[in-house]
Amino acid sequence: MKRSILLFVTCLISAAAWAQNPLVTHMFTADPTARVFDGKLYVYPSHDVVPPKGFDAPRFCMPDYHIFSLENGATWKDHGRVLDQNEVPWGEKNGYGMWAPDCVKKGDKYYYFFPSKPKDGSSFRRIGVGVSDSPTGPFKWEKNYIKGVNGIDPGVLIDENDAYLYFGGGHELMVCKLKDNMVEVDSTPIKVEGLPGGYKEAAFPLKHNGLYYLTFAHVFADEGYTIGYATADNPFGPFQYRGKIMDNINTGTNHHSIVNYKGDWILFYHYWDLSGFNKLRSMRADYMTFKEDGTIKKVVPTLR
Ligand code: FUB
Repeated sequence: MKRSILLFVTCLISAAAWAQNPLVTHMFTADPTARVFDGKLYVYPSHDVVPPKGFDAPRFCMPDYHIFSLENGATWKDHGRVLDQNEVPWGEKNGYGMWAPDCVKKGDKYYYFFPSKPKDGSSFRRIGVGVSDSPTGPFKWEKNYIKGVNGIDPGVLIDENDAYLYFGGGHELMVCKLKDNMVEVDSTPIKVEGLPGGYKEAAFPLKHNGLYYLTFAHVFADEGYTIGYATADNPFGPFQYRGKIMDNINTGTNHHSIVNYKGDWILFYHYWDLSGFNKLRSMRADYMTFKEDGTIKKVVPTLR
């Protein structure tokens, strides 16, 4: 994998630290998956671009992935392009379809999951994986996509020694267990039951106080995109819908993740701050609260 020039572009952050929204201003960033590895905060977003001239843009124009880390509690470091669309061994060339990724740590390895269209011309996306010794890569990309899986928005839950992959948009969320090698399914994907009728995409799983949480984008005709959550006593469900984490802020998408960083819960999500256009998005973050009873207090975004 060829790495592009390292960009040490940072954005100035308020004294309160890292959460000056939007988080970075030198490029568009969407679908932010935040992760804390060994006490350090990383974000794995996707990347919206203005469609190249003459290019008949699809719904989103997304050519590659960058990785960001929080430095000194104050600045976001851009580690540069970690994967370009034309470097995906099994992927469609110049498809601009690199949608929401995820990255997890298992053992001492980092696994980067991403959706892309395969070069066989099929209309649905597949999910690929890269493996690295470092959270910022370089990743060694698997030669093929994960067999048996098709869909978007991979979200991975590491639960003790087990890993579960959630994926899928368009009203159906699937889950399967991954093998120890993290690049193959260990069980046939099944549909996650119990989600509300408006389930759309962007599933982000987490475990808190022994309870399994699935957080996701859901769209109701009268409300548009909202972020909601459901809980279960095991990773396969069935889940029980518990309510909303964020109301609609946008006539486009919202896509989020949740981390605990230095004792605070933080919700990462996106909006179109820099562009005013819902296909050129920017990642943001705001604090989130789990109540004593395990429910989540709705987050009010700090929109200016
Ligand atoms: O960014 C492309 C797609 O839009 C994502 O995969 C969805 O979750 C939505 O944010």
